[in-house]
Amino acid sequence: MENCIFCKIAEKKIPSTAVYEDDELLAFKDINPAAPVHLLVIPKQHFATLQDAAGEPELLGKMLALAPRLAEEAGCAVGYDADGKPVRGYKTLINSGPDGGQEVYHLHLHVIGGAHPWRGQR
Ligand code: DGP
Repeated sequence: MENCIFCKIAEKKIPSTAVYEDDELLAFKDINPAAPVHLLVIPKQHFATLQDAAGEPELLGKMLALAPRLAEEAGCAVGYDADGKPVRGYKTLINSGPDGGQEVYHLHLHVIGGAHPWRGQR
């Protein structure tokens, strides 16, 4: 897709700090991190919003399933202390459309962890 910044990142026309890549997906560090860990998972194929990818449940599943693996590698995966209480963790987020706060119109999943300023918030 012409003039799409994330298509250009997927095509390596714009540099990014990639942390994962396969035939369908790319994950890279957000340029403006909201927390110590802030990654974006994108499909290489262009979908402007989640709405446009509604017919792609397998692809969406792969994007979401990548988050725990990325979190593990980034050191913010959910674990359990000696009492079985959950520790660490991360937020997964897809902003969709103007009312959803979406700024870049190429579907992306945020994986945000390593801090918890939003704890207790939605
Ligand atoms: P959203 O509001 O969900 O559309 O978030 C877009 C995110 O994309 C935002 O956190 C900043 C990030 N971003 C925008 N442009 C670039 C870029 O050129 N490179 C990288 N790595 N991240 C970008």
